[in-house]
Parts: sequence; C-alpha cells; structure tokens
Amino acid sequence: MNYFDINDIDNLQQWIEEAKELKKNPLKHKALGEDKTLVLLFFNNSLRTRLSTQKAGLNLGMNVMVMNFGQEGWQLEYGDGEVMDQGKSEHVIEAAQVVSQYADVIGIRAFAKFENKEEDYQEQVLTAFMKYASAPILNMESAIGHPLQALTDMITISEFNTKPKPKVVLSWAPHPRALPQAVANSFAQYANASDFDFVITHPEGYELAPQFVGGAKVTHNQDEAFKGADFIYVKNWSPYVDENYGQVMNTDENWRISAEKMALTNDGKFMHCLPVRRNVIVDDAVIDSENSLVIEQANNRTYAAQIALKKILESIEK
Ligand code: AN0
Ligand code: CP
Repeated sequence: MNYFDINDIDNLQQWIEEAKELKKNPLKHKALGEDKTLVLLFFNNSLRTRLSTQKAGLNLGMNVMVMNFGQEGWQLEYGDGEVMDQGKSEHVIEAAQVVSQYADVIGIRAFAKFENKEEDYQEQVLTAFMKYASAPILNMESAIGHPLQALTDMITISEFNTKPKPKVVLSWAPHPRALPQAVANSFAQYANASDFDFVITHPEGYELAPQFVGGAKVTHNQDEAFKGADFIYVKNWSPYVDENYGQVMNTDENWRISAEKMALTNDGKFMHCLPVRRNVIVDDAVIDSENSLVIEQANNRTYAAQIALKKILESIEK
C-alpha cells in the first residue's frame, strides 16, 4: 500500500487510536522495520516532516536515507514522449525505478509548483512516482495534500477533545507569500471524515476545491465562525479559483488570529501545522498561550508517520 491520501486509511478512528498507543511505547515494533530502508526525497524545505519521519522510521527499526532532491538531484522530466533537449536531465521513469532498488519505502515531498493548476491538481509528481516506482510511496506533502499533517491533527484533536461532537474551525489567515492549499485541503478532508461540527472560514475568493470542502459549513464571517469553537485550526492558503490560482489576493490583517478573536471561542485551542509567521498569522499572545497546541502537534508528527509506516510495512510483509 501507499500512504498517498485519506483513501489509503481503512479506518481513521482506529489509526488514531493505534497512533496514540505507539506514542506510549514508540519502540514496541522495532523488529518490524529491521533491514528495511526508508528513502526520503525532499523537493522542498522542511523541518518537522524531515525529522519526524526519520524518527518514525528509526523507531520502527528501519534504516533511513534522506536526499534533498530539489537542490541536489537532477531536474526531472515528467511528460510522456518529451524530447529532453532543454533543462531537465533525467526522466521520472528511470529515477523512480532506480530509487526503488535502494528503498523498501519512498517518502516524497513535492509542493504545488503554481505553474499549472491542472498539473498540480493531477498530482503530477506523486502520481508519476506511484506509477513507475516498485516501492510503496509515503506522501510527505504533495501538490494538493498533506496527509501526515492531517492525521497528526486528528490525533491531537482526539487527545484534547472532551465533547462527543466538538466545534472545529478551519480559518484562513493572511501571509505575504503564496502558499499551497495542501494543508487546508487535507485538514478539511479528515475533519469531514470525523464527528465534528466543522466550519471553514475565509475571505471571498479563497474557496477551496469542492472535493475537499465536502459538506463543511463555509462562512466569510470569521467572528461568527469562532463563536463557541473548541478548536481553531489556522492556515494561510492562496486562491484555488482559476483566475487567481496561486496568487496573493488578500493580506487583510483583520484575519490575523488575536486574543480578542480567541475570546469568542469556547476556551478554544489554537492549532497550526507550523512553520508560522508570528504576528502575521497569529499574535504572540495566542501562540504563547496555554491554549496553543502547536508544539504537541509537531510532536505527534512522529506518531502519525509511525502508524502510516507501520501499515505500509505490514502490507509489504503479507
Ligand atoms: C508550506 C505550506 O503552506 O504548504 C508547508 C507547511 C507544512 N508552508 C510554507 O511554505 C511556509
Ligand atoms: N508541518 C510541516 O510539514 O512542517 P515542515 O514543512 O517543517 O516539514
């Protein structure tokens, strides 16, 4: 199996519970990954994903190799039948097969390029690797999804939730640079699959793709969304709509998360995947408050990666 997106999870609640068990005893399954190699390819920067996924592999007894493919690998071609007389040195057809010879599991991080919306939403890079690699693929944030982050966030909410049906709000916040929709997309998808009163709030023009919004309530009124919320999950994303795809259209400071806004919630917890720009996305007073879960979220990245890798390793054994 791959861990590409939510469809690779047979039972989300069970994965969450198993991840919480792994957190209590991270080295319990150290024999499972013995003599297996995890290769992590990074086309983009990372702190958490890079270290927590390595840690997860090590906890499972795997050997881990990491490559900054974006800076140190050959520029890859993805098109069929291309005459490769321009800048690209190697085709993904060979690259994926070659890496598979060194790896039992391949993790890939490849963000949206914002050059072509269709290529991004077809998941050009991950799809090509899944097609040509013979080893299973672990998605470490692709063009349109971040399933390890979303799984982490569901684990974290489950740890701090005290209600049968908590109110969970995904809020847009301003950012000076265009960021992908991946984190917001996956969070929405996993939240829709959970027993939440789930609300998405963002300025006009920032609608996410309908397949990720699903049945969530959507409002352009952030204050209204925050009322009575138990969890506030904050993320900037750039527009999905064709005419403004991947551009910065709005930097309205009124959307920044302040203590006044958090006061509208039901003593709500503040969540963000990190990295976060302080006093742009969120005020110091909020991220430094007792209700901020950001450090525990980063901690849980290890156990989300560990449960995903465990499931993949178990699927190889069969
Ligand atoms: C990335 C993003 O928004 O997708 C990674 C977040 C985990 N963030 C930045 O590039 C700042
Ligand atoms: N949250 C997250 O994926 O962080 P990094 O980009 O640092 O890996």
